[in-house]
Amino acid sequence: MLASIKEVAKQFIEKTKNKEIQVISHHDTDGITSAAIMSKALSRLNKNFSLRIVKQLEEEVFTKLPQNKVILFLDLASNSFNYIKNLNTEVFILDHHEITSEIPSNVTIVNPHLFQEAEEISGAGLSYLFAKELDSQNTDLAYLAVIGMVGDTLEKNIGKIYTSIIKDSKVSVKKGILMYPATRPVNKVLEYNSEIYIPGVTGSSTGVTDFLRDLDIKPVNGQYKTLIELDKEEISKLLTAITLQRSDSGSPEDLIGNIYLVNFFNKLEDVRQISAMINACSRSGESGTAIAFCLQNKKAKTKADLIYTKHKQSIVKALENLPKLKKIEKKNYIIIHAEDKIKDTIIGTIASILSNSREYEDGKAIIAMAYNDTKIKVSARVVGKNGKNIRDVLSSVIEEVGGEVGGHQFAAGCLVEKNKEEQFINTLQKTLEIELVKL
Ligand SMILES: [Mn+2]
Repeated sequence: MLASIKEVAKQFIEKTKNKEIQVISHHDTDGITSAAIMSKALSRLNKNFSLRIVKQLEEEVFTKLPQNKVILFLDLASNSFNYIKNLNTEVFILDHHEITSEIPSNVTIVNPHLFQEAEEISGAGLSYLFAKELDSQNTDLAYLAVIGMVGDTLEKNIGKIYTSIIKDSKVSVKKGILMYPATRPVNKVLEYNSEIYIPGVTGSSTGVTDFLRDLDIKPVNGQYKTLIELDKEEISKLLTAITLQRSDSGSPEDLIGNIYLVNFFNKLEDVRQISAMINACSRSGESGTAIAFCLQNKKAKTKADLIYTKHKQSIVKALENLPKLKKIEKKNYIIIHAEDKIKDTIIGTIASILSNSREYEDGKAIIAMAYNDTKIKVSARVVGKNGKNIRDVLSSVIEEVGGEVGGHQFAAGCLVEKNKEEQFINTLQKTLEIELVKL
């Protein structure tokens, strides 16, 4: 695959000699870091380019494409060949999504799926390897490839290629508890983290203080240690206490993994934290800020900090509001209707947090609903990622009620008209109960 990247980079340089470039990338962390790497690399080559960040490749994106530019897609486009084949332009793609149809003749693509036994490389990883071929100076962008990898949660299967990217990046790797940021005091992490939800602790500063006091983890000079400063004994006490909150039989080892630490804006930062900040910016419509933040622009950092703080606050507030919300709970499912008490933009995050919490049994379906302007946004998750196919459940309800469905087996969502609220809930309950009988 590395040889292919080299060859594609050579072709790219040739084809873009006297032509402008249009870069199109995805709006998640991996896509934003890909775009940041490419922006820097193309600027260094004095190339004329423009950049667009999209949520997904819809037909509208293609109808607006300029005819005379070379197009470079990052972290997307492998399943959009039906549109791309009709373009009258040269197209380059660096992507890791599955290829679903024949590669058109106007496309030059690098995709790990085209190589047997190739390891999974994120969009940012591919962009980095490509940028490194353009100019070895771009080695200083390797940290962005690591952020993209963590953003796409590919860090559990790191192969040869990513090992060498991590080496280039000077990111250090440490084993620890998978809550972030590991560089902040443990009380703050327990209060604000959305990875491991502990009832009565997450979202409550007094809950956190009690919890840590019971474990005999005390502040020194008013300041708690950071997660990476905790000693072995403290980590093991903390792990045991968290595990006790789980209703399943999962082992504490599941909560342990690699923590990636990078020097970012001259400070040691947790890569998961940076990834979450990029995501929060991009999803709130500030992809430009997200890219500038990736490239360590100071103004962008101030803005990104603000956006992220707001985002975190609304999540904590939403978690606090949970007990007050309308709920229908049965053995194998819970429907939570937040109405307008939780914003529709974070209802999916809340559903994910709940499905990761130890409050519910494996296989239980969590369906969270919230109003947006005109519709009801529905986010569904399955605890422990096993059991029923929640997308199928939503699809069959929507078939009856009307609306749009997206997602996959264990995480799906749909949009429903407000005036169909009652019908939706009734049909959903019926469908979930039939599922119960089937099981
Ligand atoms: Mn990706």
